[in-house]
Amino acid sequence: MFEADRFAARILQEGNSGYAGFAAARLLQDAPELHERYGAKALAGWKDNLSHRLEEISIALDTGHSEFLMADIKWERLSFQAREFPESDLAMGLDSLACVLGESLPEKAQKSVLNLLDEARRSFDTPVLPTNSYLDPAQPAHRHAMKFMQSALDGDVRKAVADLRSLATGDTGPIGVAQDIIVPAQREIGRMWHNAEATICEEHLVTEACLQALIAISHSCETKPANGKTVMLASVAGNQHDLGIRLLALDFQLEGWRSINLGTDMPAKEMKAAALKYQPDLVILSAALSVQLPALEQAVACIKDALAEKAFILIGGRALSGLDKEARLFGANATGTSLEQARDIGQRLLAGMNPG
Ligand code: B12
Repeated sequence: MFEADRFAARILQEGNSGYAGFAAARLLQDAPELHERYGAKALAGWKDNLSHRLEEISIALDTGHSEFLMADIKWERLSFQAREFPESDLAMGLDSLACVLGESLPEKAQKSVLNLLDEARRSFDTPVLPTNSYLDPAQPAHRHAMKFMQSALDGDVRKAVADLRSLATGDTGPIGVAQDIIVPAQREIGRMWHNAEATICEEHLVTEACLQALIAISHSCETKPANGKTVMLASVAGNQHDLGIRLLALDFQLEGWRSINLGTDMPAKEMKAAALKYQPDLVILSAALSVQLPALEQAVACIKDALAEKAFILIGGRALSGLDKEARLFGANATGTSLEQARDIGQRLLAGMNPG
């Protein structure tokens, strides 16, 4: 963690498009071979890439955390490796940003921005290696995950789902199937796509099968009697990841909660209307990437606007790892990153305790 610089964060946010455009143009001027490597869309593609990077830098400066920025750079380096593009192109992109920002930012904002870019640039000195498979054939649950993926890739999604449904109604149980088989299968196909070991079509097929399996399980397993409580869940605006909230929604449903899952990419204003309609006791908001943190903050504000202190607001997801000690972040009541944390809060609410 470092000292946040909200002034610099704001300037980068406001000037994002211009700075990214200038930096992309400079990059292509300094390295004309990139035109050939990335084709007709080289300028637009690099402008997008650098604009995304600036957004992350701005969030890092706003929160005082650079872990997400560094993790994302690592992720891109691995993607470039897998697709046989030189990682040095990414490093040159950062150099162009540093030049443009060094020339155009007001002096007061320069130091923290350039320090962060320097840290990012130095991260290229450490080599990155592709992640190995998440699935270990020695583990029975992982063998089920492999079979499930294979059936989906063979085009037999009904078999893939039926196999898991029978495990869910048997000893493994619905949450066991979801956590120990579906989640690893989803992570594995994501990893394979990232490492160019699976095509986009293959990734989509397995992702779809994972979602179908979760839905099938939620309809075929018995739930506890209704406990009179409502939980409302959503992935905030910009967040397309929804397996996490589906899993949490299922867990609460099985415990007898009325579970309202608003799904992905949910605008804060729409959430406010839903909060007024469903009057939840607990609201769970999920963000996967650091660039979604402003949307998360906005969502908390809208829910509080609708319900004041009536609902307990729990925020979490991957974007919050590292920030989960900051309990009242963005005005929420608690922060968490695991199913167990959410479950624990739900149980305390049911018992009439204040889980905050
Ligand atoms: C599948 C997947 C996708 C799918 C999502 C499909 C879907 N319907 O969900 C698609 C293809 C759409 C996708 C897109 C992208 N993805 Co993606 N994706 C993944 C992958 C492989 C699995 C995610 C998943 O489902 N995990 C399983 C669920 C259950 O875990 P979870 O979401 O973390 O949720 C758990 C906890 O966090 C918790 N939780 C979640 N929310 C909340 C909330 C509260 C309150 C609490 C208490 C707990 C909680 O509950 C769950 C319990 O286990 C991960 C890699 C991985 N290993 O996880 C990358 C990953 C999340 N994606 C990543 C990236 C970079 C992207 C893209 C930017 C890629 C791109 N260049 O297009 C886009 C961004 C999309 C967007 N705007 O949101 C990165 C994020 C890196 C980072 N910076 O942090 C990851 C980590 C990949 C990686 N190894 O780097 N992705």
